[in-house]
Amino acid sequence: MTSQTFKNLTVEKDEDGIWVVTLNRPEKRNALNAETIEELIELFSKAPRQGARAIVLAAKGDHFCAGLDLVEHHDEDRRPEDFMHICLRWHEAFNKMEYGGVPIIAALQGAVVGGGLELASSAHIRVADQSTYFALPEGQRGLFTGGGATIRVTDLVGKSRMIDMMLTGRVYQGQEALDVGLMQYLVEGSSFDAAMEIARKTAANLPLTNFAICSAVSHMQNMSALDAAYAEAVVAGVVNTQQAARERLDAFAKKTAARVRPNE
Ligand code: 1HE
Repeated sequence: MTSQTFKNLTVEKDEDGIWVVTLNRPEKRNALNAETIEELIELFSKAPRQGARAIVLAAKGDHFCAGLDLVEHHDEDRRPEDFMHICLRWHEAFNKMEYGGVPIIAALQGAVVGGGLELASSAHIRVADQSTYFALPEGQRGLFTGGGATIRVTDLVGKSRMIDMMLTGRVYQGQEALDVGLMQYLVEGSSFDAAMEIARKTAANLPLTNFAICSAVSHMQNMSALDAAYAEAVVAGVVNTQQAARERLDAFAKKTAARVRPNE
């Protein structure tokens, strides 16, 4: 186990390539200041080339993330172009996550709001516990989402729900949040433990396969159906003929590989 400490994040890496990245500013409810975004960019730019097989994105304290650091934003009194550049850095960080090719599993608790939801929606899998709640309070603050919510949260919940969340500040939690697609897992116990289990499961896949899953699907969403079908064929050409897959195919052919069965 090795660890790396940024000012606002901690990173722990085990020998299996499972990384735990923890937002570490609980006294400010893990609000995202400009410095944290730079740290996320640095971390997620390098992770795919540093042997990360799966990453759990967690947060210290009772709340996952309170979104944009509103106090910093207030104190900086930014000009439009300053905040545009801030948003572009958020996009840089979140695109590195979504398109980086390493599975990212977000372990959520408490508030996942505003930019915190934008961060969580850049992960590939979201796991919530019973305390988790989601909202976009920007509307009530006189603001607008700037970290990709119009794209990623809309993808998750659909346009009408997204607009409702933005207009009314509606809070989703529990089964309802699961039903509308804000997360894929709702657990009784610790979202962190469940996320670790999922991370280990995904890390058992071949890295090239995970790379394709955690980058190609997102890229293909941005393409026409015709181009996406072409890109899918090219990606499958590379992934499905990788040498490392031979062993798994061999095992299937020899009937030693696990079969796909319904849940008990
Ligand atoms: C913060 C922030 C923040 C807390 N920026 N400092 N996001 C929001 O509108 C959410 C705003 N935050 C909250 O509603 C609440 O803080 C929570 C529900 C998340 C947590 O409540 P609670 O009672 O546990 O904490 P608190 O007493 O409100 O805050 C504790 C400290 O965290 C306090 O600092 P302190 O120095 O006075 O102790 C708060 O100021 C600080 N804090 N949230 C800065 N967000 C790219 S565009 C994205 C647009 C957005 O994300 S808009 C932000 C939406």
